[in-house]
Amino acid sequence: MSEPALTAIRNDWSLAEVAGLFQLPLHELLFRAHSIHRQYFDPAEVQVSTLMSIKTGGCPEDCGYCSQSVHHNTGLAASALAPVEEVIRTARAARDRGATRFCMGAAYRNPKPSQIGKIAEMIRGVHELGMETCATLGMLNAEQAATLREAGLDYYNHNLDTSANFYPQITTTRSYGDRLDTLKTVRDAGLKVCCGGIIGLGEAEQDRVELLHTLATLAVHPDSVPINQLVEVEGTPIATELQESGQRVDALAFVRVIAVARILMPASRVRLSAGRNEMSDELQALCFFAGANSIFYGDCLLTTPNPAADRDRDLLARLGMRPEALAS
Ligand code: SAM
Ligand code: DTB
Ligand code: SF4
Repeated sequence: MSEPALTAIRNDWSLAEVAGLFQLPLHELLFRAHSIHRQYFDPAEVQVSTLMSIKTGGCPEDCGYCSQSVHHNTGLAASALAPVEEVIRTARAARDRGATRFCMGAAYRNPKPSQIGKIAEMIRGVHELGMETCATLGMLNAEQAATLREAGLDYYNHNLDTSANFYPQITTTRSYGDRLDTLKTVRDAGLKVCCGGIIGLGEAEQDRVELLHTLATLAVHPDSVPINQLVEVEGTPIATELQESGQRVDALAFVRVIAVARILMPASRVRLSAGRNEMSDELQALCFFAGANSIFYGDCLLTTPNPAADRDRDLLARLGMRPEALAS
């Protein structure tokens, strides 16, 4: 008997098709998403990435959700770019706990030439540990992307966060077009792309439709698609607005986003990213069923808490899931 054909990878999704997926009865949506998930991935396997904030706070951008913007009073202490040795030591510890990818995040609008040299050294060191490397440093030009690639960078994270229409209500110091330009620059430099968004910014369902539509109609799908649930940070304008309006993301609406992302981008890693600390084990299990197959692992995201590593190990064991092994 011949194997059933793989669901095709498409980059020509229409907005109406994406909206139609969101409208499906939940079980129909989950069934379709899980069926596609099994064609491309082992459903028991989850990829684990560890994050490190290599430069915290003091960011000139005004993203309304972010603890690290100079425009908001969140009480976060800004720090300088971390020493190379400290980054490599942290990556080694993450590898020894089972992480296969190390993601270095900096609160930059864009890195300066002197910073790129030092970050390239960090990347080289982490690459030599045998881990996959990822960085998220804001906007990049072609030369910077090439330097990082040469140092051993595998992935570049640069999120679109929400729809193009809603974006100006979230960030005013850069445009959606700026984000798309950097995504093209890093892809052209031969880097793998990690790009997703945040759910719970006060967006409408149509904004979720448009965000996923934009991601799924890029010339090449992002290799990793992080779906973050907003972490409400005291002192940020968006957290204040949500506290006043009482508006919160419905857990089942969040699962729908994961499922639609899985259907639209069958071969991409969909990461259940920020917000897991506020999620029940049952909601996370449903997200894995819907097609999430990557998590951040370790007690801290960039500036906010993540579930403790032993709690995640226990959860994966109870679900009969296992972390993806490092390729040798
Ligand atoms: N400054 C760089 C940039 O914006 O691209 C890199 C670091 S930035 C903190 C990385 C991503 O983290 C943002 O694009 C956003 O999607 C996510 N993020 C930041 N704060 C968050 C929050 N409070 N809740 C959920 N996701 C958040
Ligand atoms: C992504 O999509 N989420 C991560 C990573 N990429 C860089 C960041 C989440 C940050 C959550 C808020 C914080 O800890 O500051
Ligand atoms: Fe700066 Fe990134 Fe935070 Fe925006 S999300 S304020 S660019 S660190």
